[in-house]
Amino acid sequence: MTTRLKSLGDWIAEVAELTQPDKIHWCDGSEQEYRALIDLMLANGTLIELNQKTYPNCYLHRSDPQDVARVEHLTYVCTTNQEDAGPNNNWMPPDEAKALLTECFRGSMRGRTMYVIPYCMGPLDSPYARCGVEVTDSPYVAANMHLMTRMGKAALERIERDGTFVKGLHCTGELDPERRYIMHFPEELLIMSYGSGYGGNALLGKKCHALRIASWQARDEGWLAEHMLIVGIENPRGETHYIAAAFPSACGKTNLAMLIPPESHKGWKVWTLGDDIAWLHLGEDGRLRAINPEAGYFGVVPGTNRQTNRNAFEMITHDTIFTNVALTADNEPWWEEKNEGVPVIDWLGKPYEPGNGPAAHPNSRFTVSAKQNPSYSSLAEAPEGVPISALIFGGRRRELAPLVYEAKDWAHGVLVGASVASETTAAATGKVGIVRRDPMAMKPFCGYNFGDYWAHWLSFAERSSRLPKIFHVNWFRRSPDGKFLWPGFGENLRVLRWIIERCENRAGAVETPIGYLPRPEDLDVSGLDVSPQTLEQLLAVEPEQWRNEMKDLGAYFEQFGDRLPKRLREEHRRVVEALG
Ligand code: O2Y
Ligand code: MN
Repeated sequence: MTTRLKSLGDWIAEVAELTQPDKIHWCDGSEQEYRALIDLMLANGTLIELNQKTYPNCYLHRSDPQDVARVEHLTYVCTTNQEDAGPNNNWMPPDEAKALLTECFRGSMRGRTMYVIPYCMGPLDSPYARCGVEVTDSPYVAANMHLMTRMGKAALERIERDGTFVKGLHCTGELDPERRYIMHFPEELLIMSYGSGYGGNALLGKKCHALRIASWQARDEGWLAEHMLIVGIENPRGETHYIAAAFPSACGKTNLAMLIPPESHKGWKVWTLGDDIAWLHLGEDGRLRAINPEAGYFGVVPGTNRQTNRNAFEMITHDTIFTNVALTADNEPWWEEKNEGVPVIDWLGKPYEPGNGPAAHPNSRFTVSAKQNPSYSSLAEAPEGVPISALIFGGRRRELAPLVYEAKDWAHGVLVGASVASETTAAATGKVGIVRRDPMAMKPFCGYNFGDYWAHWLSFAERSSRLPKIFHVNWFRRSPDGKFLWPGFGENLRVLRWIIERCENRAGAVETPIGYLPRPEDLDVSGLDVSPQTLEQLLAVEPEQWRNEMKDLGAYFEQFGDRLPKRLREEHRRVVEALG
């Protein structure tokens, strides 16, 4: 397989000339090809076969112990003008970045096979989908891209029709953490990633393309590329509302996307469209429509069990690639809070010693096709996407943010999104438990200046009068003695119900300086172990804490200087004044 698209053929020739692979393999996306990749990796030790009786077609990959997560400090947006990347991104002049990386890539695929992976982000026949080509020397990346994207022959045909594609060049390199770079050149729709074979650093269709490059394209073309799950909530009358929700990494997006209604909610169904990324376009009717650009999940494994996420737990019992989990004596994958089995080998491949830390790496992952999800929505492949009733922002906050509140209008909703902050977890490298500002959950992923990004968000109000309502949720509020106040998981449906009923103008609320909150009687907590006092704590708005929060937010905004939209400044001032 080669291509009739000259720009693609020329680029592949140029990359081959630079990297000097022994062989070039154009991925066709077939099942035989996937099988051959797996067999190759089993033969060379990149993959370990798991128990094929209990976990058919499941494999374990152990990444380099120094290469287990995204590396934000080594991730750059290289625009001609530094201001365009903004203070929210690491920046390097494009020429300098390319010179640095060209030397890394020179001869880097000698003795290896170069895989050319044409892929499509979004349903192949969707006008909202966009394509890319990833070139990599990693069969692990090729196999993961097979599960995560629509890749191969059909994607190549679309690329040849479109005549345009995002270029993604990846090489595993020496896996030296000091020589690892994830570079984006949005002006040229180019990604260069060197020195990591893991997840978001290497599967270039995901964070690099579908968020960083796509957010730039989206601004130019008038749409939004967001770090959001997409779900359909069907009520017992068979009516479905679609919701897109943004949470910082590791706040349980995959669990919410696959929520199983609790016993108390007979007749309710939750349908998954996506667990991580949403592309949002204005439809002809002025409503926001969402597609999931991805075709699979790269989910965190620890914490997944029959209670927290039965759909995911079942989905990953077959045809799954696990990365950095532990093993039982029966050669089954094991992770913390699996609640069954006993680990004997840790994620490093060493005999498990409880004193040495967790058996599975906290950022260990499953890669699986979305079609395996029992709650996969029948509209997940719809080329026109689904109409969005509500947008939700959320964070992991032990105090301050109430369980749920509604923004007063679109501009206020943009402020609410811009104010998202969350306690850090193990998904990104760095310290755990620190509150970090993560506007729209896009801090690691927005491919341009946040000031311009908020202006782009605000501009939607001028283009449509049928935009979704915007909400904020916090499942993680705690009591003064450190206990979670809200049961979370399936019970979050009760909060989603209030949100949907607000969209239908059927639910009550009280107006506060930060937005509309449910009164205790507006939320259905029947049958839950949530006392009236607890509910009061969950819905409390502490003016003093909020005044401090707004002060901190104002200081955060200052770094964006005159790129901060005037409208956002005004919205901020309005809330400050309302707080008194
Ligand atoms: O650490 C990585 O490379 C994966 S991070 C990730 C994976 C799937 C979905 N979201 C994320 C994230 O960090 O937001
Ligand atoms: Mn994510």
